Amino acid sequence: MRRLGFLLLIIIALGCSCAPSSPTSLFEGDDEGWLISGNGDETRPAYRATGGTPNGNICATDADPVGFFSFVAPPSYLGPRLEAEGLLITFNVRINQQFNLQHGRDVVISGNGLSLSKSYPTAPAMEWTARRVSLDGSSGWIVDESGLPATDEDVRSVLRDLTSFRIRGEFVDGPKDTACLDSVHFGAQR
Ligand SMILES: [Ca+2]
Ligand SMILES: [Ca+2]
Repeated sequence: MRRLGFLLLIIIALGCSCAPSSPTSLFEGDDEGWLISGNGDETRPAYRATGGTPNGNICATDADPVGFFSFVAPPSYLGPRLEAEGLLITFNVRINQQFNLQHGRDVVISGNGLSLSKSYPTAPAMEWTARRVSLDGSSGWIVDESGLPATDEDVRSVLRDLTSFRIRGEFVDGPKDTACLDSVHFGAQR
């Protein structure tokens, strides 16, 4: 009987290792290695232990008049991610101002020489705004290199070796606007 239990444990353990885990950032403790791009010398997000969805979240404040800044996912998101094909990227974002808004290129994924961007029709709100996009050729991804809608094969090509995953954080054409990010899932179930 004890041997049967041991066997069951092995089977359960093997089963768990077969299912690839999808990268997730809940920021319950620290910034989990996320960085900021496009914000001058400010390359690290500010960690906030409260106020997220729930609790910990990361924020950045515009410190560079040129361009707009993005949250940059850590290496734990990168590499072969084909298991996420057809599944969802989900995250929550909020900003602290609602004037001079710009939007677009909200999510950018790159790999195998392609960059795909997803744009939402409006900027995030001052309340937490839930975003989601499916990793397939029918969800509005645009190929940066051609300006054309991405196909299933384009998405698959990027997921074969993901080299970059960024989420736009700056939407206000003006200084010192702040954005916060929480609850990121790459490959969430529909
Ligand atoms: Ca959180
Ligand atoms: Ca700004």
